[in-house]
Amino acid sequence: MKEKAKSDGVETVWDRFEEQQPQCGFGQLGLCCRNCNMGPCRIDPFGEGPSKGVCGATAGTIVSRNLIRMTAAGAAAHSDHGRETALVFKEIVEGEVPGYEIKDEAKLNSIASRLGVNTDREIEEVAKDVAEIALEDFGKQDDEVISFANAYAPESLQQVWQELDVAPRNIDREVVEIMHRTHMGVDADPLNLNLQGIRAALGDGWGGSLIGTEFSDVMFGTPEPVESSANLGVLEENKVNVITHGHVPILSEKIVEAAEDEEMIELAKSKGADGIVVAGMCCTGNEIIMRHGIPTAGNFLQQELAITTGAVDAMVVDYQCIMPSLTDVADCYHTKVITTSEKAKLPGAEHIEFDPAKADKIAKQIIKTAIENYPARKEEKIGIPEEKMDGVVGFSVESIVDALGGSLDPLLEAIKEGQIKGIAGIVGCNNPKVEHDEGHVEVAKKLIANDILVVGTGCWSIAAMKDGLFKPEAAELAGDGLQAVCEQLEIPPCLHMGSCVDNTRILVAVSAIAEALGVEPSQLPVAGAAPEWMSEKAVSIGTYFVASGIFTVLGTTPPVLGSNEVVKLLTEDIEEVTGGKFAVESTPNEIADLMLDHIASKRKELLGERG
Ligand code: BF8
Ligand code: SF4
Repeated sequence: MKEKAKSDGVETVWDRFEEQQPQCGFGQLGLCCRNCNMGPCRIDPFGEGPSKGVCGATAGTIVSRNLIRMTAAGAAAHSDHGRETALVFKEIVEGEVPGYEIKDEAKLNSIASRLGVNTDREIEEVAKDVAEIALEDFGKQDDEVISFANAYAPESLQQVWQELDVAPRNIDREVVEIMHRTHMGVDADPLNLNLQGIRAALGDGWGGSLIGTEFSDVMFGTPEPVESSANLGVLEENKVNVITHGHVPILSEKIVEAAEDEEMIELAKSKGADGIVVAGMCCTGNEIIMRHGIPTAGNFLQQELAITTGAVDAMVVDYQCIMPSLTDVADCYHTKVITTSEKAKLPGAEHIEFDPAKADKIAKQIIKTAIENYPARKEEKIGIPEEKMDGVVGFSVESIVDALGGSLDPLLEAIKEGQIKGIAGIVGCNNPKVEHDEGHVEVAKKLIANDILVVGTGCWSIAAMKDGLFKPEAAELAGDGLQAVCEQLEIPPCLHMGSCVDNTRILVAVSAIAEALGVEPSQLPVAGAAPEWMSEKAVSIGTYFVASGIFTVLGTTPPVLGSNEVVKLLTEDIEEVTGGKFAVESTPNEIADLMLDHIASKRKELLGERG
């Protein structure tokens, strides 16, 4: 597809990455500051030029401020998505969004029970209270930990947060406080700054993202195993192809429904098409593949390539991870890029604003726009690659427990007996700094070969699926122990747990395992990796995992090397307090090795000789 792009005269992310070389060294090290207009300032990493900004800020201050601003942006993105979900949920109860409903009452009741809400009532009453508690977590003004974190995080973890004074008090407030503290002349202490970064990240993982996942399950169903397929080959030449790209299922769910509407299918046929294909991309794709088996066209680095097939009649986007280049690529073909959120408009795109109150009508309007664009295809430019891969997805915590026969015990037993040596979470993006999908796939393969059960989310999931790792037969690539477990349970060795907000499913699973064993999450043979991360959301995710006791390996270097103090804090000192820490390795092999070593040492500590 990259070659097709070249011959069609399309510029891609890889071309622009080349053009950016060499990238700014100060930026890479995190050493430039433009937080006020006495600057911009930069610190000389070689100690020959300036060692302080105009205001006197040191490398440690500048690196920390820059890093936690990334965390703030990531936490804000996730949590704003969570808020939107909670607001639609509240409107269901108020009868304002006829297109949405409470689909999974059992899930709502389980959330309510955790929150201490009386479930012995009409479901609407329960829903009202749960919605209220969630929205309060975004706006309350006291200093108590947010209700969702309090209800979901293990007691021992919460104690650590209290001791460090990093328990999130309000999801939005922690983000705002980062912006305040990093304003010129406020917080200059690297440790203090990074603690606030942790607090905001915890507000994301145990707050905003968690609310996003839980309420999406209630409204659209908790995922269960379902077969589907992934890669650009899911597009079909003779059908209207609609790609839904971005993050919120509130939109993509409705697009899926509208495309199944008889009236729309007839309209498509009247234009000469055989039907309508909806395919996902990035995390909103993960949402609909997890719940309905809707195929996924690709992950982050494939968004431009999808349009390059010449067969995408509309690319419908909401927000996050949408490259502004899409409209330039679309100009070379007939594709309509349709923006739907007032928060995310692209110059050159058609804007059809989505409103949950009129969801069905607007979704149909979007599908209709795609259908009407079908006859505009340029035949000579169509080229859909054949590649697509099948697999089983849909592993929520609930469905994993079901697959295990109703409790975690068989998994715990397999871990104790050593059939499964440990669990790894692989998450995150693509990044043109590394070969597309290579880190994701190779790390996963090495881990399963060593009897590590792999779970993951986001663009990792799509990479793993394209490589066949979600097929039950992929168990053949696993070590003998893991292979036997997979065959017995009829599951693949790598489990798709959802979109990036659904990393909270991993937090919940790890907490449940720790509680069942009566230990802290940090004592478990568990490790995480983000081999190809690029987004600020990934910074927040990595931070909340580390602050929840999980050893996390990054495959691309965050902009912190300008300060030894910050590097030491994140890769060494933090372990003493939270039990988790960061590491950075560039090759998949080394990333997997670090994870394997960590898991082996935790097994030994936990199980003694049996480890
Ligand atoms: O939230 S993994 S490139 S799509 S940021 Fe984006 Fe990264 Fe993909 Fe989803 Ni997550
Ligand atoms: Fe320079 Fe300090 Fe202003 Fe940053 S805050 S731009 S280091 S003077």
